[in-house]
Amino acid sequence: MKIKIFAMIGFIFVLVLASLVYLTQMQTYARNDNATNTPPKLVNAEPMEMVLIPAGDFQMGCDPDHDAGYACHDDELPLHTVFVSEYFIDKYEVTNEQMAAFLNKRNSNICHGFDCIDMNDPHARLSWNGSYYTVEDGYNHHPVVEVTWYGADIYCSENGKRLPTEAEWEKAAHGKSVQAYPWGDQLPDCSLANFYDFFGSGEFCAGDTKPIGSYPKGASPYGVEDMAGNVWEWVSDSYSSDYYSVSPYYNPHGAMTNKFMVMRGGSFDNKDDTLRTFDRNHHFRLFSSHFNGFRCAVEAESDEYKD
Ligand SMILES: [Ca+2]
Ligand SMILES: [Ca+2]
Repeated sequence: MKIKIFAMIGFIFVLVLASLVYLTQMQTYARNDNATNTPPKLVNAEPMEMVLIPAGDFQMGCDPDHDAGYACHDDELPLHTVFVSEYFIDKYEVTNEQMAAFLNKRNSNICHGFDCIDMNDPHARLSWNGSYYTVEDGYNHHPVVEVTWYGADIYCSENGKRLPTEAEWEKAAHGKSVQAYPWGDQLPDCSLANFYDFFGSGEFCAGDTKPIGSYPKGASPYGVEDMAGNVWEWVSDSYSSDYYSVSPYYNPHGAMTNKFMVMRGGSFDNKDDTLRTFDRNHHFRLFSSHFNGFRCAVEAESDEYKD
């Protein structure tokens, strides 16, 4: 009898041990699978035309002392401290030429099962000539427009990058402390950004997109350009109007609503207030317009606190 019990206990012990070994193996495989799906980390190499934003705290949201005279909107409050790890962000918006190269490389305008770009819209500067995607004359270096969130997301991931989070976008736009615009608190004019100067001259600066990098005077404290105006930019976060009251301190990734995605920075077609570095817009993922584009970001080497 005793021998039978010992045999039984021994059998159960071996079974449990085997299960543990099996589960550990599976977890290792799962981790490896995930590892192949994440963009490559860039170690000590500055990617072309990207800007390194150091790890550390910054103030996110609207500061009434730096609101450019527009009262803070509810969804920009409360002003709160956020930590973001070190990352690279594109210095410029993604251009028509870059988007055409992406579509030609994959020979498809389908992203996540939907249009990457709304080419049925006459405002799209890209078209299919029967053999490949082409850019309208003169628009190669203008930011791509009519991009869906799906198109922006796949473009970044297939280039080894990803969309910036809303927090990353905002830190790159105004630096550690809040200023109303990338260049400071001074109201915009047509030497600083491409926008609708309704409250100044009463006119559009260009009434259309301008080539990327046309406003170096309007660069952010980190040297990132066109964060105010030219085109609105998709980020990776879902939108929620009260997210700032529940946002985590460490690398926030947005609300779990998944209904609307956040868009930032205003456009050539918008007034001063939408150009504020903390202004928040949102649209369905399939939304596409003559005034919306994007830029990408990517992880840098470490989480170290550097500043
Ligand atoms: Ca922009
Ligand atoms: Ca459209």
